[in-house]
Amino acid sequence: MEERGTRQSKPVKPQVVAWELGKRLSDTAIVSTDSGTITTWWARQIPARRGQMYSSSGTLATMACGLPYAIASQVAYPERQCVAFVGDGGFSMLMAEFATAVKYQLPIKVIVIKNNTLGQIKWEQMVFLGNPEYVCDLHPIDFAAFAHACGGTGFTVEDSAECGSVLARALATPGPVLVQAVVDPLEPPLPAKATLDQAMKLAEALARGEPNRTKIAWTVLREKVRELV
Ligand SMILES: Cc1ncc(C[n+]2csc(CCOP(=O)(O)OP(=O)(O)O)c2C)c(N)n1
Repeated sequence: MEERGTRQSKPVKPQVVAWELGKRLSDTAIVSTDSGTITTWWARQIPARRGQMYSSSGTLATMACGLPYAIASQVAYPERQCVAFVGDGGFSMLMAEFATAVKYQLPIKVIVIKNNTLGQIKWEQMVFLGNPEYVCDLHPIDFAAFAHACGGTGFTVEDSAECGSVLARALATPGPVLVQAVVDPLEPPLPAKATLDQAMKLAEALARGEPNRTKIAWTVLREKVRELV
């Protein structure tokens, strides 16, 4: 987990953002997330500590809950640090509620993992169905500018080396704050142990013309080799 959370690659790996955030959370932080590959990065790469609270979708699959959960946490616990760690697909479904946080001066911190895609669906299409990805791309939104337009503060992370310092600044900024972290859209949420069926489906998807097949093949191969050595 640490190795995946400390890679200095460009574009930034989503795990690095979760790892750097985890190091800087307060001992009583309340951290909510959405459904998607975002849930994988949140669950694996933020080391939870006793005294903190973590919440994901109550039914384990609904998108967009991260932001309203953070708002609710901040109302319930005004003194605690309330953070939403969300995907750009989920966040964009309910992003107007960021203005609610500004209106009521709720100092929530929102970390948007911006991969410009519905990541979970893209990987499901390949690994569960054996199909190349199909219409998963999102129209890119400048979420930092949006936060500013709402009356909050917006930051952007585009470089692994500056990720920690930007997050530290964001967490220390009063009022509602949003950090958009521009990340690698092709980082696979690899299961701890892939089944043969999953591997075969992925190979099938690549063979059937997945547009990013070369990069995906190399990424998965590199991960597997790293596990072996
Ligand atoms: C309300 C709702 N609509 C659709 C889905 C199906 N779904 C699950 S994850 C996902 C994509 C999430 O995308 P994003 O928030 O960008 O996160 P990523 O997977 O890229 O990390 C979708 C469409 C769902 N779970 N809930």
